[in-house]
Amino acid sequence: MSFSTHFSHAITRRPSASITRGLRAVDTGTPDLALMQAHQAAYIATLRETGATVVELPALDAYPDSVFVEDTALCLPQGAVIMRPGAPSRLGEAAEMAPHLQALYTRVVAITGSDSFIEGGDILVTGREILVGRSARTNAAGIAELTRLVAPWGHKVREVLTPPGVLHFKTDCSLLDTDTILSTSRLSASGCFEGYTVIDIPDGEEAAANTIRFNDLVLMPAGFPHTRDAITRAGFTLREIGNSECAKLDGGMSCLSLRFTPS
Ligand code: CIR
Repeated sequence: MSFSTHFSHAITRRPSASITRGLRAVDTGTPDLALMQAHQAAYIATLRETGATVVELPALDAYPDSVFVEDTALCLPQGAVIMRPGAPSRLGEAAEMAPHLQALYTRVVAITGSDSFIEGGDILVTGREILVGRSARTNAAGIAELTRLVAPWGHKVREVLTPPGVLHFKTDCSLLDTDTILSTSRLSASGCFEGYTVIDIPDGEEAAANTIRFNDLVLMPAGFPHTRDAITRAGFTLREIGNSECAKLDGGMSCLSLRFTPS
């Protein structure tokens, strides 16, 4: 069992009514709060089914995107790192998360440089290394600061590129086990996953790339049968979770939780 696939805890946050003002690259319609709440309830029940403790934080009306807690922190076995989101409307979400991680972890540090920006969605922890995609939300200064903070904990950071026009690195990939990565072909073609086994997302199902491995389950967005079959054929146990409302805001399975085993 690896710290990158097996976790005792997750933190989620309830979506607020302000979710209708959440950031999106392309407007494909207003998210329906009640349906998003129902999808989130199924997501949390699935995390709990694996035996994990799931903390549900209250909605934050001031932050329309705050349901996407993943972007506020990086959780490692040795401690947590509070991020500095590159979206101005999301910067304050990180400070809202800090006390909840301080309550569970002995060591909590933070990205503090005024020029440093980094969001959790750009970070893939594989167990061998930490891949961080430079993107419109994550810059070189943010990656350099993260590299310095986690080096004493024994972690190596490798800077990679989030494909142009893609929100986060993990919009296009996810870890299925310590050797296996599910990826869009536009991302894997960059060669950034050399040394890993890559399962390529079938063409036309790119929106299924953001899944999570959580203990013995893989949670994936519902509605992508070819990807579902590819993951099942590779031997993983799957749960499909409705994601239509989060998808309108470019969100997927990983964005909805912080996953960790506190120390
Ligand atoms: C945003 O643009 O920041 C949100 N609407 C979506 C964030 C998704 N988070 C993630 O992929 N980790």
